[in-house]
Amino acid sequence: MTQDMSNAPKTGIVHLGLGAFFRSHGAVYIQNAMKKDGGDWGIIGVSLRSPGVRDKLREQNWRYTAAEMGPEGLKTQDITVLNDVLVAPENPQAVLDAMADETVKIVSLTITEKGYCLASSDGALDMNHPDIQHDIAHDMPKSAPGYIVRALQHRRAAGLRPFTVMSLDNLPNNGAQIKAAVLSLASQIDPDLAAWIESEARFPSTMVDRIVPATTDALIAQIANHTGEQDVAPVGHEPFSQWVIEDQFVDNNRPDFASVGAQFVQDVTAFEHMKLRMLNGTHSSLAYLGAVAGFRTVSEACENADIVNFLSHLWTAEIIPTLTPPEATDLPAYAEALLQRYQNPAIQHRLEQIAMDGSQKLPQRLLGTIQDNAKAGRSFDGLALAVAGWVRFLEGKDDNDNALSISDPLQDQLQELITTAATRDDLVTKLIGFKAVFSDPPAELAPALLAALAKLDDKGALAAMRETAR
Ligand code: CS2
Repeated sequence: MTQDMSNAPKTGIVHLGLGAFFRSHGAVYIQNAMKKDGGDWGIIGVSLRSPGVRDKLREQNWRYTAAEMGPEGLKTQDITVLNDVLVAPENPQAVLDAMADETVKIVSLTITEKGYCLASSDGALDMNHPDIQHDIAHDMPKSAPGYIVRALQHRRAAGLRPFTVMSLDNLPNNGAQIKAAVLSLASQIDPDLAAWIESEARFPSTMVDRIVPATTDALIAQIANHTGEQDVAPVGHEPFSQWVIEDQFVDNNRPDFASVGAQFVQDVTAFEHMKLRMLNGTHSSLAYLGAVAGFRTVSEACENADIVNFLSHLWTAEIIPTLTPPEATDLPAYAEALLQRYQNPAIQHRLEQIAMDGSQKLPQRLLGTIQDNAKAGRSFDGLALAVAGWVRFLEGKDDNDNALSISDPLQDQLQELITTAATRDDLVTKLIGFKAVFSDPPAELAPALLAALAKLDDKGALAAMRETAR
């Protein structure tokens, strides 16, 4: 594939964390918006860790195929909106230069939960994080908040306006969280800079949604077969997509996202809660309990009637009662649509992929919902079973004694907790005292978790789900 770059739109956006999700979601909206309304919103993608995606995309002039995978087959779109891809550890200066360029109006982020370098789920920047300590002491940053602060410092010194920082990660109040992280770091470096950022920059919160499994060799072959062209870095995604954005951008500079299906709102909170608890909460529940029960993918697990009943129980009895529906949204209908999305046979979404980084995901996906139920005096046996599923998952073996692969930034500490616990009782006490995950556990959590673990130990995950949903 080749691309004539002479007419390419100028870069207006730098995106940090160029994974399959952004390439299937934000990049598609941005391309569609430019097709409709023009504008210079070309994207420079930045990989914060490894060169893999850059190397592959470079071979095809930053162009790639996005394949919508529905029950009726594949529909592909050529995505040509990337102007360049940088690998931050190879050349941090090039990343800062790109972010400090006058034409850039937005820096967007999909850096995953751990990329925010927060001390715990209640949102303060982790000043002991090695990358944050490094970024306080050096001009050339390592962390995403560090890149944002240093790039804004350059813009301020050059007399430029700041860019808008737009988080697209699955965190509640994602805009407020990255703002707090950036301001804390900036105030360590230069309090005047922090004050300028606070008054001039903007950090809209957003809710993003599209199911995007990791690209595998099988997916690459399937897409090549469909298009007749060899693309070494395509992405495959479900047909559904949603994007709700708080309309707060520096100088109102942004593509017309609303003309291509995104929704601008004053306050995104209700949408975020709905999505994080109903989708991501059940995704994580499925990931742990489904994997421990011996399933491999979401669609495979969601063919099982016990699992479907368990999900319905979670939605109806334990999640929906905690939510305020966003405007014009019917939550039971939303739940039904989620189940259909999970059952999409064209998407091979591995449970182990969703299980990754559980310590960073549990608070906003499951623990807040548990907290709200406890406050209202409602039981939360299903959610407690999901948390117990996480513990069983961390023990590394499914119910058939097959190994499970664990990937979590706090893995060593969690494993230490698990292996040194004398009894289940002891384990539950130690876990609930682990503040990085359980910042404010209700008193009802320990007995519920203990009962759920006993159920998993005695009966296995599938029977435990069946019984809990009864
Ligand atoms: C998933 C999400 O991997 C995960 O943790 O729950 O990536 C999920 O597929 C997306 O948030 C859907 O919008």
